[in-house]
Amino acid sequence: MQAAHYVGGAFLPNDPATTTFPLVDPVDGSTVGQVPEAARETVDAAVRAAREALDGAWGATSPEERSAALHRIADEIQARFDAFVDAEVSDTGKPRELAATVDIPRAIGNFRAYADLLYGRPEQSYSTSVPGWSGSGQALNYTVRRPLGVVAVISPWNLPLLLLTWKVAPALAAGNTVVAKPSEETPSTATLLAEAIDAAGLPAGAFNLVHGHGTNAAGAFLTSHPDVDAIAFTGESATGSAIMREAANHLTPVSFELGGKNAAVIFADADLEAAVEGTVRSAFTHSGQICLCTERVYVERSRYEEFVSLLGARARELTDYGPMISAAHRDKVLSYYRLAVEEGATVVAGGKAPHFGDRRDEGFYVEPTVLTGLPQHARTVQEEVFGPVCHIAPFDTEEEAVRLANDSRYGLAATVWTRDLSRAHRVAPRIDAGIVWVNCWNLRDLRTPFGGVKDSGIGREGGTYSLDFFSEPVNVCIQV
Ligand code: NAD
Ligand code: 6OD
Repeated sequence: MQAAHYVGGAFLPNDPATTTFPLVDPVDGSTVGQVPEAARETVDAAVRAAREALDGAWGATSPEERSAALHRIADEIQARFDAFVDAEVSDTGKPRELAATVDIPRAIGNFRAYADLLYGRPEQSYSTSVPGWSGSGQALNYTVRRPLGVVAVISPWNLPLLLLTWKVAPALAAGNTVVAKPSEETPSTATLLAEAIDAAGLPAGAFNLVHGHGTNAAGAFLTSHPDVDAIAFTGESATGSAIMREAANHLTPVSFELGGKNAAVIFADADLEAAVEGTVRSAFTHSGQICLCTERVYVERSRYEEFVSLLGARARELTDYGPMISAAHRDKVLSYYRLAVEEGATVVAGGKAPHFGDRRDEGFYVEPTVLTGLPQHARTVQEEVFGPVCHIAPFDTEEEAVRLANDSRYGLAATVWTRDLSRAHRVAPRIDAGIVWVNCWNLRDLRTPFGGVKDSGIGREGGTYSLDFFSEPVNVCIQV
C-alpha cells in the first residue's frame, strides 16, 4: 500500500523529488514502504481545495445528497474490506481479528450512522410575542444550522481508520469540507479511504488528505492555518495543548479527544469472573493502546487477593497480542515497567519484553503486565502509559473507591463492577469521567456523547454532539 496525498480530487504523484520517511512494520521492525511528507505548500493547496469545494459543489449539496454520499462511502469501504484490514494490520501489527471485527466495521458504521443521523434533528422554533414592541411584536423564531467551513482532522495511530472516520463522517454530514492528517505511523487506511471517497464520487476538494509528522510539519501547518475554520483532534493531551496554543491565534474552535488513565472499580458484590474477564479486555485489548483502556484497578479489600491472583493468571496466559506501534513507544512502555519496580511495585505478571524465538523478537512487543503495591501518588499510577499494563490496589469503602478513581488529572472513561443496582446508580455519576461503563467495557452506541473531562478532552463527539460541533446555529427572527 503506497501512501499518497489526495488534494482537490486527485492523488499527488510520489516522484523522486518527494520528501519521504520510512513506514516500519512494528511486528519485526522492517521498513515496508515510504510515506510522503507534506510540505507547507501541499497543506496550503489542500486547504485551498477544501475552501473551493465549500464555495462550490459540496457547499451546494442538500442533506439528502450528503446522506446518500456518506452511504456510498460506506459501500466503497465495504467493497474493499479485505484491503482495509490488510492495511490496518500491516501498519499497526494488531491482531487481524481485531481489525476485521472492530476497526473496519466501525469505520463503515461511522459513515452509516451519520448518513442516518442527518435526519430527525429537531431544531428550535418559537412563536414570540413582545408586548409594547413598536411593530406587531409577534414573531416566528427558528434556528438553521450551517457548516463551520474547512475542518482540519488530526488523528492518532491506535485505531487509525476508526478514529479518522469518527470525525470525517460527521464533518462531511454537516456540510463541511475536510483536510485530514492521519498519524505518520499509520498512513495506509487513510489513503484507502481517499480511494473509497473518490470512488463514491464526492466533489473534488470535499475531502483532502495530507501525510506527515505533527510538530513543525504537516500537522502544525494545518492547525495553524488561517483559513481552517475548526480543528477536530484525537491524540495526546500535551499535543492538544500545543494545538490549542496555535488555534488561539485565529480563535479556531477545537474538539479534543485526549489521553486517559482510566479506573476500574470492582466491588465485593460483583460477579468476579465477569469482572476479571472484563478487565482482561479493558486492560489488554490492542495491547493497551486504546485511550479507553484500564490502567488503574481498585478492588474492594475482601476480594482483592482473589482478583489479583485471577487477573495475574489470565495476563500470563495471553499469547496472541500485537506489538507497540514503534520502537520509541516500546521503549517508553518498558521504561514505565522499570519505573514501577523502582517505585516499589510487585510485578504479578509480565514486566518485560517477551521472547518469541521468531521474527517478532525484532519487533516492538512488551508483555501484558499486572502490578500491585504502589501508592496512589506513584508516577506509574498517575501517568498514562498507553501499553498493556494495569496496577491493582485495594479499597475499603464506596467513598474511598470514588475518591481513588477521581484522583487523576485525566477523566476519560471508567468501569464499575457491582451487582448492586442502587450502588451502580450512586457511584457512576460521581466518577469524574465522560463515560462510565457498568459491568461492561467499550460497549458503544454511536448516538451517545463521547469524550473526557479534565485533561482528557474538550467537548463531546458522537451522535448529535458531533453534528452540533461541526455546525453553527443561526437564529432567524421573522416579524409576522
Ligand atoms: P499524538 O498526540 O502524538 O499524535 C496524534 C496526531 O497529532 C498525529 O497525527 C500527529 O502527527 C499529530 N501531531 C503531533 N504533534 C502535533 C502538532 N504540534 N500539531 C499538529 N498535529 C500534531 O498521539 P498518538 O501518539 O498518535 O496517540 C496516542 C495518544 O492519543 C494517547 O495519549 C491516547 O490516550 C490518545 N488518544 C485519545 C483518544 C480519545 O478518544 N480520547 C483516542 C485515541 C488516542
Ligand atoms: O469508539 C469511539 O467512538 C472512540 N472514539 C474510541 C476511542 C478510542 C481511543 O483510543
